[in-house]
Amino acid sequence: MTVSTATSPALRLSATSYPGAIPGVAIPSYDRDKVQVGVVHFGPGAFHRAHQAYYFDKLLGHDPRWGVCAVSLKSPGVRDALEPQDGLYTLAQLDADTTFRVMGSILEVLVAPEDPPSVFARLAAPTTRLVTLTVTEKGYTLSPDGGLDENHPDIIHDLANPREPRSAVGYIVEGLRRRFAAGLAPYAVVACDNLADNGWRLKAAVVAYAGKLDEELARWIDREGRFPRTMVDSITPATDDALRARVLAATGLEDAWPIQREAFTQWVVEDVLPADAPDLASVGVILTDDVRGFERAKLRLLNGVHSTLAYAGLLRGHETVFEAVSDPTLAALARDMMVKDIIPTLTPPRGLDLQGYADAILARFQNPEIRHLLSQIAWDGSQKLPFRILGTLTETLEAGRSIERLVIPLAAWMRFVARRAKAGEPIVDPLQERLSALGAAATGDAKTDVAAFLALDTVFPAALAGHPAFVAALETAYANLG
Ligand code: CS2
Repeated sequence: MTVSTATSPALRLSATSYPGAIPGVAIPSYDRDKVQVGVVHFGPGAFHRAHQAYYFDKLLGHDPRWGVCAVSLKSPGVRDALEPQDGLYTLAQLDADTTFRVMGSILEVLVAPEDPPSVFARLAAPTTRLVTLTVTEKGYTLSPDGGLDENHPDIIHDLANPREPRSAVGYIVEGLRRRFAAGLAPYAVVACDNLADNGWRLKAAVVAYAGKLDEELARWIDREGRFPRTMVDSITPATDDALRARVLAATGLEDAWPIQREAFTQWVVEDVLPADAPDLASVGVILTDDVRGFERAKLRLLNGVHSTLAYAGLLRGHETVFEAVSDPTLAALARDMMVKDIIPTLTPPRGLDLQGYADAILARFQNPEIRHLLSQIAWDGSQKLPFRILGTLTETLEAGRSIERLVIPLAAWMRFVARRAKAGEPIVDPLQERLSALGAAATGDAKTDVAAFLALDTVFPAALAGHPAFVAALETAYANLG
C-alpha cells in the first residue's frame, strides 16, 4: 500500500474546509449560518474585499445582522471564484508582520445583469439597512460639473428601462422606489470611492435621476436619504499568482481569489447614519462631522502622489511604488509636492497633524512587502487626475504660488499615454479611444501636444485649460520629460 500526501491536491477553501486552515490563520469567530444579509454592496472588487468587507467581518463577531450581499454590475468573475468557496476568501495583510485571515462577511455574490430581480429583492428587504459602493470614479456616472451625466449611455438606457438598469445609480433608485412603495425607510448609501464629496455627489446624482422618473420619489430621497461622505484608505495591490501560492502555503487551502493589502486601513464616515445602521464605530470606523478634511488630505496627499509616482515612475522605467519611492529624484519630488504644494491647500481635520500624516504615507509607500504596480494606479487617469491633482493645482494657482511641480503628473500622464499609444499598447481608461488617438498623433512638440490634450473638456475645466500660466508651466514640464 502506498500513501502519498505530497501530490494530493490541496482542499479548496469553503464552508466545510475552512476550520481546517493551518493554525495561526484567523477564521470567522462567528456562526456563519446565523448571519443575515444587512448590507448590499455594489462592486465587489479587491478594494471592497480588503476594506469594507473586513470591517463587516469584524462586526459579525458581535452582531450577526451585517452580512454582505455583493453585487457585480458587470462581470461574473468574482461570483465564479467565490461561489464554490461559499463566499469565503483569504485576506493577506502584508507588513512587517504578515497575517492571513479567512473572511466570512460576504454571504452571496449576485451578477446584476443575470438576475436583476434578486438584486431588487435584497435592496427592498426590510433587513437591508446599508448599501455600500466601490464602483470606481467612472461608476458614478457624473458629468464634469459633478452632477448626473444625463448623456451617459448607461443613464440614457436606465431612464428608458428603470426596472432593468445597468448603472449603480439606476439600481439604487429602483431599490429605493420599491422601499418607498412598500412604506419602508430608505437604506443609507455609503459611497466608498476616491471622489471628493463622494456621498454628496452620489446623492445629487440619485435625486436627479429619480426626479426624471418620479418627482415624489425624488423628494422623499432628498428628504429621508442618508448619503454620508467617506474617506477610505488601504493600499490594495491586485491579486497575482504569487499571492495565490503564498496563501496556499500559509493556510493549506486553495483560494481562487485571495486579496492582499497593507496592514493599515482606515474608514472615515460622515456621522449622519440612521440609528439602526450598523455600529461601525465598534470596529474602528471613525464617525465624524469633519470628513471633508480627512478626505481632501487623503485624496490629495496619498492618491495625488500615487498618481504622480505612477506616471513619472513608469516613464523612468520603474514597475512598483516601492521602486519609484526608492528613486531619489522621485522621492524628493513626492516629498516636496506634499510639503510645499499640497499641505498648504489643506485644512487639517481635528487631531490630524498633516506633516506627520504625509510622513506616514511615504513610509507606507516604502513597505517592501507590498508590490503595488504603478500600471494599476495609472489606469483611469482621465477620471482620477481631476480629483487628485487639479483641485490642488487650481487653488495653488489662485494663491499665486508656483505650480511647477503640480503640472508634472499631468505632463507625465500625457507622455505615458503617448508612449503606450505609439507602442500599440492598450490604455485602460473610459476615454481610451480618444486617448489612443491623441497619443498616436503626439509629435513630441510641447505646444501642439499639450493643446491637444487640454481639449479634453471632461478632464480639464475650460478656465484652467485657457489659463496662460498653467499652459506655459505644463508645456515646460512636458518638454522636460521628452
Ligand atoms: C491608488 C488607490 O489605484 C490607485 O489609483 O491610488 O487605489 C490607493 O491605493 C488607495 O486609494 C489607497 O487607499
